[in-house]
Amino acid sequence: MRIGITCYPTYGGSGIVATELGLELAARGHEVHFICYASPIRLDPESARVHYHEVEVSTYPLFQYPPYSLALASRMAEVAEHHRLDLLHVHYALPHSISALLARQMLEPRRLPFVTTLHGTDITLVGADRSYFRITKFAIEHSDGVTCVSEYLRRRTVEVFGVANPIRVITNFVNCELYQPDPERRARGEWAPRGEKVLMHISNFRPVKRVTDCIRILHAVRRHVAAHLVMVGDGPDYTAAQNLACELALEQHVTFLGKQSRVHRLLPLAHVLLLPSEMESFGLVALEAMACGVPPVATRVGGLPELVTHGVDGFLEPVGDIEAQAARVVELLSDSRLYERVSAAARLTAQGRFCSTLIIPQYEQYYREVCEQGAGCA
Ligand code: GMT
Repeated sequence: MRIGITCYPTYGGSGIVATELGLELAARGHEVHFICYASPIRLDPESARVHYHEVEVSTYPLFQYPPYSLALASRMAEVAEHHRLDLLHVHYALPHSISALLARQMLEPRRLPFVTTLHGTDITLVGADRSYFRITKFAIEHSDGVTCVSEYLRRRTVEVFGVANPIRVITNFVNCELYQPDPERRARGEWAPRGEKVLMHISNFRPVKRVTDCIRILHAVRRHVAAHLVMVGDGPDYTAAQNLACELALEQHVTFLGKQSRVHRLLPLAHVLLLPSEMESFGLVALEAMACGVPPVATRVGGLPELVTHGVDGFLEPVGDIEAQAARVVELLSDSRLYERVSAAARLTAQGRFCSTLIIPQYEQYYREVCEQGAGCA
């Protein structure tokens, strides 16, 4: 198939899923066209079947807000026509679905169906905002196909928007070949030369991630176990996290790495992943960690219980309960038999339920179904 993909190309779960989906589809023989305002962060277009089309948004003195959605719609129509795309797949409802809807109309009577994948904050935060509510509902109702990354998000979407069209749950996935445990590199102690255990957090440091909780958890853990925290990513709460590390005299014990694109090289160096989020519709980074045999200590929110089975392949505790989360980290790090059991189970969960080899065919099947509705794809 020839598939157009649009996503937010910056640091964020939806862009990462979209990019890796495109790369996996190309590896399976499809022709993939990314249509975005910048090249997606993890896009490494080694394959001749992966193309990138930039959306240029011109400014004009009259435009206080440059009309990105319109420039995107125009580019989508142009690429679809020129490369004879079979369908568009947009990630994150706004504004991508609305642009796809316009592109579909612009190309009529030629058929260009589009699939919208809902990732989380496009529904839980943005979509529920009064100014975006009606247009998000409209976008969902007028998509040719809608997928959600967890059963939780599917339920929330129906509850919040009262939409009646069917929504397919297709979870996040991980490439289990690329994301692997690496006990030898970890034993070399790159981050912890004095043999400390390594805790890691990876996110876009938005308030929903509660990054300062990671610093507080480290503080509590260090009362019992020598540990070092590696913070990967950047975003609005970066400075707050740095300041708190200073206030708690933890500067020596926290490394801030900033944005990194090759997280499959970093995760295997950790012993535990911290994910103290207020909300996660799925929790992609927890899955990536699990594939590397790194147990997550996370919060019992959103779609995380669909991924992590408490006490089996990771731990889930209430949001904001620093002591409970820290206690789970200490438990894991001070009982090697428990650690080995949970770490092995984490890898097994990733391999057995969420490997890209299992999930990508679900997207392919869904594309075929969407194309077969109506008059078929172009
Ligand atoms: O919050 C983020 O990290 C970004 C956000 C997005 O939409 O870009 O991530 C969401 O999508 C990911 C991929 O499907 C999910 O794994 C994350 O759980 C979800 N984040 C939230 O729900 C807060």
